[in-house]
Amino acid sequence: MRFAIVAARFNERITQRLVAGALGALRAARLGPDAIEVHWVPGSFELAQAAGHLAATGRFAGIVCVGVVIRGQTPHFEHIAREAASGIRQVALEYGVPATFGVITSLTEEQAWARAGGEVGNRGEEAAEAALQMAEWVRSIQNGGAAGRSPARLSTSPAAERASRGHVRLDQATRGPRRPQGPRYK
Ligand code: DLZ
Repeated sequence: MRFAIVAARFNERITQRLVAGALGALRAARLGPDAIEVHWVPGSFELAQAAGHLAATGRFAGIVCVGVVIRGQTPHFEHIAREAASGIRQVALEYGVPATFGVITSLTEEQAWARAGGEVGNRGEEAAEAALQMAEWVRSIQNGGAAGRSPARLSTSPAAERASRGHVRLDQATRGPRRPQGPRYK
């Protein structure tokens, strides 16, 4: 699986730590250098647009967005933070590609450092781990798996019971033959 990291240059010294955290998590999942791309954009406002272009290529199993928005520095704080969050979510929903939110929104620079590999963790690393988990989950669903369903829930569905007896796969039992897979809207 191939992953992209999109990083906002604004507050770049702190964002570098988020990129390092994200790279660490992806490498820990045994992804090689060829499977990871890092793309820089001017600020967090541009994260979603870049993520959308990357998602549209269909080349990525997950996209990790990282940036730092500090309230004390900008009267635009709410706008930038909100647009980044809702834009990234929109990309994930529109393309079906996990796009995760590793953007620090803090009151002070000190709080931002604490969340970029300091005492409060690393938001980049966490966002990469979320992207890995979601990518794995999406893949299991696309392969007709039932990951995430509890045994209790499976047993309540007649279709799932038919599938569990081996007569048909669960996706066929519920929706008929599988459709071609890929991003939902291209
Ligand atoms: C302009 C701006 C400001 C004031 N503050 C931040 C910030 O705290 N974090 C961040 O990532 N970006 C900031 N930006 C840049 C905007 O995200 C964007 O790049 C510009 O408004 C151009 O669209």
